[in-house]
Amino acid sequence: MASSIKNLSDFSHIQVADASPFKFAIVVAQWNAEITGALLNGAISGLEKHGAKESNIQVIEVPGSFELISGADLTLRDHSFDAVICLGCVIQGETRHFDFICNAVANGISNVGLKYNKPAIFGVLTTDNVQQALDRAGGKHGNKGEEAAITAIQMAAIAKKF
Ligand code: DLZ
Repeated sequence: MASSIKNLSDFSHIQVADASPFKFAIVVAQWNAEITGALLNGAISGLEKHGAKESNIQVIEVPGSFELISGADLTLRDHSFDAVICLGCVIQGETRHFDFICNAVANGISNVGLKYNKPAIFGVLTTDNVQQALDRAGGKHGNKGEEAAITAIQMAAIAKKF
């Protein structure tokens, strides 16, 4: 029996808001650049597919996922942005570094969004290995950068109502 639950990577069933009135910042980590570059491409094409103007998308590169927090803070401090999309890829290693980074980044991005009362979107892959990351950066599980972009548009539209 076919499942009635849609694949979340398939946005064809979602009514996505018009992105043309909004200005977006994308903060992207340079660590695991092959993956984060693919997430960035997915995010930009997701924004543009829904009407965002190229001139309203600003990309800021930071060294690693940990720096996404301060990158997001710096962008939202400039009150012209309607949302920030944070893109990174943390791959499990042999130490507890992974856990510290993932927890800090998730909490940090969440706190920045609350601090500025603006959507701060968590587009960070946290995977066991490179293949799992590739699968989610334009591979068989879609592109989580594009999903993050759709979330940013939806949240910018919701925020505008308040
Ligand atoms: C140091 C480090 C390690 C080991 N692994 C990753 C990773 O998988 N993904 C990532 O985005 N960044 C990693 N980093 C770098 C940290 O995010 C950060 O840049 C440094 O700890 C300096 O603050």
